Amino acid sequence: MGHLLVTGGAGFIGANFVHHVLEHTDHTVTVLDKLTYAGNRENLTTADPARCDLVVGDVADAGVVGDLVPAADAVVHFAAESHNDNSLRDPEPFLRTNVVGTYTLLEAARRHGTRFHHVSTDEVFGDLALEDPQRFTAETPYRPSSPYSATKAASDHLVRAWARSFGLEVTLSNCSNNYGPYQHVEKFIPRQITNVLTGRRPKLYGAGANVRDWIHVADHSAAVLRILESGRPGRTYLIGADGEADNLTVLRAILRLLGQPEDAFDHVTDRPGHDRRYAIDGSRTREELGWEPRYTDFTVGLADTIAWYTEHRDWWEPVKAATEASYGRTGQ
Ligand code: NAD
Ligand code: TDX
Repeated sequence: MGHLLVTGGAGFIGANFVHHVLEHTDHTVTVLDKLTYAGNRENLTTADPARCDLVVGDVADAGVVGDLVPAADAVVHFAAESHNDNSLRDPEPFLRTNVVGTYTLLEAARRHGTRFHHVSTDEVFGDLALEDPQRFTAETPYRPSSPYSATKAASDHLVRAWARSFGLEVTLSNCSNNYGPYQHVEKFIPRQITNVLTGRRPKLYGAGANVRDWIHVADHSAAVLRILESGRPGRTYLIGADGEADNLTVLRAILRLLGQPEDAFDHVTDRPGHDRRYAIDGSRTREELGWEPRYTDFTVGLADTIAWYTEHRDWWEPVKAATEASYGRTGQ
């Protein structure tokens, strides 16, 4: 494979993926990242500069993308506006980055015949009822609920259209909820950990019955690399680790691990249109690629994540107060 262009590589999952690639392969990497509020160059400071460089730029900028794609053997596309709550406050950046940005990359990849891996989410399938025995498969119809998931669904459709209409060599992956190091404190798990660490009370939307299917980011990174190495062109791979848990249960586990009483949190205004449950059936991916998650005990992954946030206060403290102030404006 050789040289990878990793978009969004200064964000949570992208940075974890870059470190995984540098550790487990001989590839070199160029990261293209706009360094929005969610991107942080510090996420890459431990990456070997001889094998990894960062270009600060926008995936929707055809000039920048046109300069970088020709040198790459493959594009791995993580860059996105990724937070549902933000997409409810202001959808515009989601349209620009997730839809126009993906289109811009696809056009450059088409011109140069570059292999393209698109990183997407299980949220494109909408939600399941809590009691529904079904889980999402690659055949589940698209039914996105939020501006975020609608723009990710649009980007998935663009990728498939470029494969069918123009013969672009693509793979796609739809993964469940990630947790682990470098996740922005706007997201559920790091928000609650850092609330406790700063003496704030954790905030649970509604009753906390909504279910998410948690996977450690290290397992997601390993699966994406496996798809790049041996995924079949045109295929969609669902990535999950059988990690379903409702939000109340996850919050109680965080409180317990941090030595707090299990009721030391506030119920706050629910998210409008809040998806009830996500659940991935990743069996086909496992069988085809021989990939298995290594974090099979959620409590172990959660304890590691709590340790990381406890040891890296300098990484998240500068943005914590502003993130909470922004939530405060919507009663969350
Ligand atoms: P994140 O918000 O932490 O990081 C996104 C990164 O993209 C940031 O570094 C940001 O600066 C960069 N970026 C944003 N707009 C850009 C633009 N226009 N041009 C260049 N760079 C830009 O997101 P994340 O949680 O790491 O998610 C990464 C990808 O994985 C996204 O495509 C997301 O949809 C997908 N995904 C996330 C999850 C999850 O649980 N977080 C689950 C499944 C799939
Ligand atoms: O303070 C909170 N309290 C709370 O109860 C926050 C921030 C969230 N929640 C709830 C909402 C969700 O049910 O926790 C659950 C998880 O919320 P998020 O971390 O915002 O994730 P989610 O909306 O499920 O989307 C995530 O997984 C799929 C990522 O942000 C997406 O990028 C990914 O596609």
